Amino acid sequence: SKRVRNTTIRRHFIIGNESHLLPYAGYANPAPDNHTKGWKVYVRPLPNGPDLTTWLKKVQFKLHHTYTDASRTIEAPGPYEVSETGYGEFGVEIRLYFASESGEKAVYREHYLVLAPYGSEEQKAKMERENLVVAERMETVEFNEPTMEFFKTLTSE
Ligand code: SLL
Repeated sequence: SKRVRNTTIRRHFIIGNESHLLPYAGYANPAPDNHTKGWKVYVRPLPNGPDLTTWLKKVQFKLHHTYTDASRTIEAPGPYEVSETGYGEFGVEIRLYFASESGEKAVYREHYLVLAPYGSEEQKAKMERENLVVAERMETVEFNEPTMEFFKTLTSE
């Protein structure tokens, strides 16, 4: 397919996780032995941002090898998230797959799970009080000289 020259399209999104001390609504109860936390790792639109699923078609999350079926693949329409229980932190390997007309290869990101309260004493106290730890960052993907078809998809949002 023809490519749109001298053009780069960027898309922003959130990669992150949330974590709660168990027991917590929505997570296995009882959880397996030693599992003290319930957590979710996700790829999401920015707050009030447009839907990602027009251009992001599949997300693969690779968990620590201690998990059964460590490779979890979520297809559009998502939500692109994996919910689990566990005891330890580790790096989640994330692969982003784009619409087939894009001709783009999958893009790799890593997210290190944060399960324990962090930050200042005040921030930690708030996280403990609310039983909620959130660790997020904004990510960007760049599509350089996208195919004409993919360009239309990206700009039709
Ligand atoms: C370590 N970072 O190096 C830790 C490993 C293990 C994560 C974290 C439970 C998996 C399960 C779990 O939390 N695994 O029991 O299914 O030792």
